[in-house]
Amino acid sequence: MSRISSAPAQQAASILNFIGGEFVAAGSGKTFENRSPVDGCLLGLVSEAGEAEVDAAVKAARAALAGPWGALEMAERTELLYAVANEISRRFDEFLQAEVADTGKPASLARHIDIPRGAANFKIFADVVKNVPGEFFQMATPDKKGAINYAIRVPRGVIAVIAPWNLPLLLMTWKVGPALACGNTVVVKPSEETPATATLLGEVMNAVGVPKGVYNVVHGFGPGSAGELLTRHPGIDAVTFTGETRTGAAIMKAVADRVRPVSFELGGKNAGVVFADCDFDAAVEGMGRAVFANCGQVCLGTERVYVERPIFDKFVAALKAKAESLKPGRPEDAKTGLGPLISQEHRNKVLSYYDKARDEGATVVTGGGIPKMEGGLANGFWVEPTIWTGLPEDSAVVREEIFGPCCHVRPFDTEDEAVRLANDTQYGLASTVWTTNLARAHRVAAKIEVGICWVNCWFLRDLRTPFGGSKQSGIGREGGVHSLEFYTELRNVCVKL
Ligand code: NAD
Ligand code: 6OD
Repeated sequence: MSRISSAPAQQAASILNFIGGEFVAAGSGKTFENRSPVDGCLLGLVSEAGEAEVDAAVKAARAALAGPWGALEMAERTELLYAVANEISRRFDEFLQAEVADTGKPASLARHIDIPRGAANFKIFADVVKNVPGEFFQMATPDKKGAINYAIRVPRGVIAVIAPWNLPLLLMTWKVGPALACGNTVVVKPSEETPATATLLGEVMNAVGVPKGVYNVVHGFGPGSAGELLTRHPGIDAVTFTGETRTGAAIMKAVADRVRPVSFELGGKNAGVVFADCDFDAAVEGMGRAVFANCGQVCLGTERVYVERPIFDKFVAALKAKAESLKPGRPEDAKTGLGPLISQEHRNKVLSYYDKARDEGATVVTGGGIPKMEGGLANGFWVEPTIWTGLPEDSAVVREEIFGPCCHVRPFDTEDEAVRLANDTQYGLASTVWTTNLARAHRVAAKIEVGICWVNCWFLRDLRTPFGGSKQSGIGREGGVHSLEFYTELRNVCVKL
């Protein structure tokens, strides 16, 4: 990754690893830079965990499992998780500041989504584990005395949580919440781009009395660094990961020798399907959010938009107006509608698709470049929100995940054609469908091959429902009781009476 550096040895890291309840610098003294995507300024140095720190974190997690954490009753455990949620809410502004500094996203977005969900992810799974139905059977036996056969759920053990940078606290706690609720301990490897909120959560864990070693954080990169060291560590019982599909493939290989289970939320190339009978304004508003929110850095976002021909031109014009209304700016400015991309490296990737679209013959409806920013902001990683039309379905821009504020819009003529186009991808994470025809809504939702299909909305769901991706967008489902399938094992007990 681009932000690694050999910082002078005398400069101390401001962001430390959190191991066994202590904030610790790596013994090697290695650090890497954490820079603001808004203006490129140095936010601090992060201590890069090596083999010794990863090993210590896994051992601390194992010890907590065998010790104080494993000894807690479920009610005591869930009380601690409610306390974690409350403490995140109490320190809301600190989490907000940290998340916004790392990501550059508009503070209004983080205030409404990232931080509240960081707290909710602990509450919801504390609720869920208290209400899990069990299995119990009375059996007849030849001696007529009978038997009772039932299943209990036990924690899997030490869970490695590998998280991405786009919704750092939300996506990390979406894994840590259920893992802890089910009685596991965790070692988290946050993205190298966004180390702050995972570290702050360590303070919260200590403050509310979560036993030391239950929650550990190691900082670093993927291959050859903390990420790979963690997934290859023999003390890990399972890996839960959110990130790119090809990283998921590397992690699968890393755990294959030890046959460890994985839960993956991976990439997408999500389709939005807009029928002519939709509520037009709601569809434009919803698709605008699905394409441009978080500067397009949402795995559930839409990069392929299919619009029924009678409203195609009108829809493209309205989406263009929406794109052009989004003003880039500082996160704390209430007028800011669009943040920067996360890094220079990611901006290079997104801009390479802006170039490819032109090379492939796209009509650039709006955007396609870098906005002119004033003063320090000129050093940030900004791109223009961008809309293309006129590309064939086999072009790179239509097939590959870009993860930027951009989409290709194409007309369709029939419902069958819309479903076929939406499904013509190796991914299967999410889709959004806009129609006022109820029968059509149900029909199309059932046919689109994705983990979640939204109708007349986007990014809305009850956290008790299953979440995950089909095809190359993931393995497994998390959310509500579905998380228990991954974070616990069922043990069968049969008692002869
Ligand atoms: P990434 O795969 O590059 O990195 C994610 C995490 O994995 C980081 O912490 C990184 O350091 C670590 N990592 C990288 N290589 C590793 C390796 N070989 N072994 C162990 N760890 C490794 O993803 P990203 O760039 O942080 O996030 C963007 C991607 O994540 C996009 O593809 C997006 O679609 C996907 N994503 C998916 C979901 C979902 O719910 N399906 C959610 C958010 C993001
Ligand atoms: O809302 C969630 O729980 C979730 N996993 C969202 C994923 C967003 C991807 O960027």
